[in-house]
Formats: sequence, C-alpha cells, structure tokens
Amino acid sequence: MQRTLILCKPDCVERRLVGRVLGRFEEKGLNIIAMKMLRVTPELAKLHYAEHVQKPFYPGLEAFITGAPVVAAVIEGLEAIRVVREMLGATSGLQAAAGTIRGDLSSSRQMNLVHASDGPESAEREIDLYFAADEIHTYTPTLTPWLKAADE
Ligand code: FUP
Repeated sequence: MQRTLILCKPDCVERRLVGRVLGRFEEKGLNIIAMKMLRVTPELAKLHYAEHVQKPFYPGLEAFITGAPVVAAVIEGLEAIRVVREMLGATSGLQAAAGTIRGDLSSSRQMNLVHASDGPESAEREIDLYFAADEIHTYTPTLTPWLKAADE
C-alpha cells in the first residue's frame, strides 16, 4: 500500500468541484485516510513548491495557491502515487488526456485543480507538511473484498 498527498487547489474549491474530484478517487477504490480544509500561507507554499521557488512562474503560483482555501487529503491504495498522478493527467489542463480529472475539468496550466505527490519521497515530505501523525486514520473498508482479490 502507498500513501500520497492530494490538494484540491483554490480553483477546485472556488469552482465547487471538490466533491466530484474526491468522488473520483473514492470510485476508483482508493481510501481517503486524512482530510482538512486550510489556507496555504506563503511560508507553506515555499516549502511545498521548494523546487519551483526560483522559477519565473513562482510568484504567480504562490498568489494562486494562497488565494483561497484548499482541501488537503491523504489517499491510500495499491500503487496510489502513480495511480493518482495518472488520474490527474498532464500538468496543463490543455494537454491532459480526456478522461483524466484535468483533461475533463481544466483548461489551464496554473489552474489545474489538483496537486498530487510525484514520488515516494515527495509523498512522505508533503504528507508531513500538511498532516500530523494523529490526523491520519488507517482503516479497512468493509467492501475491500469486492475491490480487489485477496492476493493483489
Ligand atoms: P505537477 O507535478 O503536475 O503538479 O506540475 P509541476 O510540479 O511541474 O508544477 C507545479 C505547479 O506549477 C503546477 F501545478 C502548475 C504550476 N506551473 C505554472 O503555473 N507554470 C509553469 O510554467 C509550470 C508549472
């Protein structure tokens, strides 16, 4: 099992798409094991986007990500990091394949609705940025036997 961090970004909250986005992860059979709404501060934005802070697009990205609340969640499942990234699609909504969340719902590179961790190290780092250990709730849904075979 893997854990990954997702953020329903300010455009997702403002466009009232949080329920639909979270519903897609639920429908896929992934477990939401932590969730909260928060306002990303400039300090948190710089930590989250540490690899982009020096890039020319960073000031606009920071203004966007701090501009309205976000909904952060930890999602758990088999190969969850790759599966969730593939469900999002390419970074730009204009490039993302139809059928992906961004491909279906976004027409922007910056306002691409959802962030998801891109690897095991970033997932661990980003989960720690947004959640304390006691805010994460592991459980086994009762329908698990209908989501995958016992040996998967
Ligand atoms: P992703 O991993 O798909 O979230 O995308 P990146 O890590 O490459 O970029 C992080 C965020 O910066 C993206 F959500 C979109 C934004 N971005 C811009 O706003 N302008 C750019 O030129 C590149 C990325």
